[in-house]
Amino acid sequence: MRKFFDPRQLLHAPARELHNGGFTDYAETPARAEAILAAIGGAEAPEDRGETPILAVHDADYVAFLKSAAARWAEAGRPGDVVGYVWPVVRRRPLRLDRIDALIGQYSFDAATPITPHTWDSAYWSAQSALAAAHAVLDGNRAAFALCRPPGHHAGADYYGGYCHLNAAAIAAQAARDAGKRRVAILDIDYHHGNGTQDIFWSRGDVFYASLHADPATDYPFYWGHEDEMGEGEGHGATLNLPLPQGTTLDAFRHAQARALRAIADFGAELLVVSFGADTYFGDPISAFRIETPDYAVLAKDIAAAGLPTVIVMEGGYAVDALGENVASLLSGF
Ligand code: SP5
Ligand code: ZN
Repeated sequence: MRKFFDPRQLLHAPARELHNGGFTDYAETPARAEAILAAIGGAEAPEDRGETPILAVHDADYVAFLKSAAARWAEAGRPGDVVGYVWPVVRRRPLRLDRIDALIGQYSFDAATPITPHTWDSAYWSAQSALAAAHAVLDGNRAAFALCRPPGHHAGADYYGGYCHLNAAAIAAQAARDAGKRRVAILDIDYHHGNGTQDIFWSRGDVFYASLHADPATDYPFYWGHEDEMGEGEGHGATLNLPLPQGTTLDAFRHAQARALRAIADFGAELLVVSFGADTYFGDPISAFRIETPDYAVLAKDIAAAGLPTVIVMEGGYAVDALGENVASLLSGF
């Protein structure tokens, strides 16, 4: 299987994140990508397809903000990483949007996703890796893997959060649409609900979004991922949320995934994007499912049996010592 990663994806390395009222070490580290690379035997560097496929998903003003945030922060005399502290309630707009703190609030949804001077570069190349995998599949490969780091599924068209800045899975899905695939499905099996992906395709009937995740009643991102969220307008019925309780093991996860795959088949998808998070692993430090290393191969075989050309995009997974083996297990199932 072809695999893609660019070394510039390692540059983004925030020092701290806000967690339970204090600052702790940032969980989404460059070491994650290094562990995966070591276990899968390396990866090809992606081509540079430019900003056009990114701007097919993300708003231009948001992209301009991401590129300039670290410089604006430094100009304001702030040390360290860019971190917000005030958010607009119910999308209230401030009179002036030139204050860095107001911009952060406008373009993000949490306080746990710092921006550094390298964030744009890393997110850009993470998106390019997803595009390279999408084009490998569009060119006839049965499946391809994008080692997307930083991850993407929490990022919306005009917001970042949840360690995510550019939505690699959405960018890959949109690229497939633009290359002529009429119906595309995204299967999100990260521990967390992919609120950004859901929002991006919420009103669209051409991209199906199915997610298995920890119940937002107990887990981040709380405000999205409930069962009754099904999309709207032309997108009504093209969003499927399957929340699962903490403690979920392979059997229940596999059962829910089968339900998602049936819905994707009924939808008539011509290409599948898998948002893969290994934070469902029983040893994950920030999550509470109980999937074990060999289980990922079982889940992957079920996905492969759907028979769709498949782009696998990396999302979360924070048990760094087991992360490489978990990803290798998943890829072995294809
Ligand atoms: C892509 C993805 O898996 N994003 C997950 C974002 C979850 N952030 C909220 C959970 C906060 C946990 N903080 C852990 C701090 C460890 N030092
Ligand atoms: Zn996650």
